[in-house]
Amino acid sequence: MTWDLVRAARALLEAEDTRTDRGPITDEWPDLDLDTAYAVQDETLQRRLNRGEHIVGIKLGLTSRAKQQRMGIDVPLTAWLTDAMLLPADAPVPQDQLIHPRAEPEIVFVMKDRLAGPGVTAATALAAVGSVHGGIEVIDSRYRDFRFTLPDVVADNSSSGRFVTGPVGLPPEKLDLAMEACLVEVDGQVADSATGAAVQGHPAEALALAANELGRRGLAIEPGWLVLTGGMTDAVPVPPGTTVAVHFTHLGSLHLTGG
Ligand code: OOG
Ligand code: MG
Repeated sequence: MTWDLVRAARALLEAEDTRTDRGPITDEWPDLDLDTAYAVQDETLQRRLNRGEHIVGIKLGLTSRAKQQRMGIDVPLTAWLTDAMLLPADAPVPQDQLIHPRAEPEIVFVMKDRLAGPGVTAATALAAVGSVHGGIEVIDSRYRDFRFTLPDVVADNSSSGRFVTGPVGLPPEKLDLAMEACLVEVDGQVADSATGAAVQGHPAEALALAANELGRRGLAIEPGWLVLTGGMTDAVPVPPGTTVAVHFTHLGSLHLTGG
């Protein structure tokens, strides 16, 4: 059977729904290019919407050097967030629904205005932000051992799993986001740290990048949407029994347990 975008979208959603990791799609479909991979991503979104999920925003992936080095890919990407990916504060990682979850600290924007590329700069992007929050993304690649190429991970909705946002929301003008730091603790031990500058020099640069990427595809970032700007540090595994804490300078602390 030959590959096409519908087959790829089905295969990735089935891997997710059955918690079965798989080899990279590009092993079987080496011609999968970036544009087709985004079309696969959009097809998986359509299938999520058809089963009753709603878009709540977007995420960026691979925006920091730490993430790019770990994954061996230095091109940032965007993906979709739906309400089914929202993890309530204090809820444990739903291990029975995920394959091999990893947690990463992120700076999250809640949009007040519509943002449509091309030509969006960090300054215009930040002016469209209503509030800034700390967050933890729980990524969960459908690919075995998180091994993938750029088209693979784009098709796989950038390893989307779950995400949590913190209770503290500040207007962007109250923060120096390049200097906003996060400290990641695993079971009470410091595991990693970074500042917002790790994310494309400034998280607003990541937001601008997302607006321009969506603009290229005729889409826009809508008011009320959440934007996860990308892991500031490498992700840490969250197996059952693990507790991850993320402490931000001004955006509060979040705690996540592996259940
Ligand atoms: C890709 C997902 C990347 C981020 O914040 O960089 C991502 C992966 O690491 O599996 O969510
Ligand atoms: Mg992420």
